[in-house]
Amino acid sequence: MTVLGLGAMGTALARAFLAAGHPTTVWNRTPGRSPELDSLGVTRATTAGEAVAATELVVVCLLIDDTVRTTLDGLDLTGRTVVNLTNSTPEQARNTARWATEAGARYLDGGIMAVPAMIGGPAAFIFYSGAEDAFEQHSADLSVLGRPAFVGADPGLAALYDIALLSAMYGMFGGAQHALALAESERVPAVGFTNEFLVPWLTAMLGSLPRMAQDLDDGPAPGAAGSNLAMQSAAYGNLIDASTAQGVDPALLVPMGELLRKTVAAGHGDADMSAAVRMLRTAD
Ligand code: FVH
Repeated sequence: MTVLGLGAMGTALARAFLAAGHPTTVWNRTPGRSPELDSLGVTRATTAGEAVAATELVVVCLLIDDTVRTTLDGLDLTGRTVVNLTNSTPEQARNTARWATEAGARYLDGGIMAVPAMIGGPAAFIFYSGAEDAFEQHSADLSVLGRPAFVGADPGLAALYDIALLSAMYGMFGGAQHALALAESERVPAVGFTNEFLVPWLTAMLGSLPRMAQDLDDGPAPGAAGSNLAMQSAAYGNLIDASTAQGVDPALLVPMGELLRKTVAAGHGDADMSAAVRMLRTAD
């Protein structure tokens, strides 16, 4: 295996390959990063070209998409499978796929659903899309990083899934951060509030997502779930008002209130949360 990029994530990827017994060559722009890999038997290449020449499977994990192209530019990628695990947009992934394929490589784009400490563990999974034959050939090797999930031949799809899940995560963190700021405004200790109430509440609310998804796929199920949008929109103003009165910036809450208001104004006051999903679409 070759791993380009020894940031926190690239280092975790290299460590997982080494732990699984794969001879692993690494390159990093700044030499000497992650010295702990040396005692695990890693081979250090002095140039990206040397690292790419070392193995057929080349995993790239750099900070941003632009640097993938500049790092690989001019290198001979003939016969290589490039697995790009750098965070990217679907459009960036499609462009990089086109470019890498023209340079002679098979290309897989990936979206890592794990933090570095999770790599190689049971909760880590990684989206892949692009060259399906390359995925089939390498999925067993890639599975040492996290459960591989191939989501389609369009190289942009892994980035789409990745960004969708990151969006959900940031929405959840934003809500939790706001809740903690409210608690702190009355000196409620964060640990007790979080463990006793915040986590159980969010966990219970997660249970409503499959029904929302079912409504989106099949149309709303007969019989409201008991929390229609007109009711939710009427109560939402209190979240903004209470936050402001407590000295907590309501900025993270305001867009959801606006979405509920728009959805009700469009005639979906009796509907459940799935109706608001469609209001987010700005293009078909
Ligand atoms: N860490 C995480 O929690 C997340 C989990 C999900 C996936 N992301 C994405 O993974 C990519 C790498 O993230 P990272 O955590 O490894 O990031 P850093 O520790 O900051 O390391 C960045 C590496 O990128 C190299 N690099 C930066 N600029 C260039 C450049 N112009 N040319 C070549 N390499 C470059 C940097 O090298 P150096 O600064 O040591 O020389 C590091 O190796 C990222 O897309 C996340 O969104 C991580």
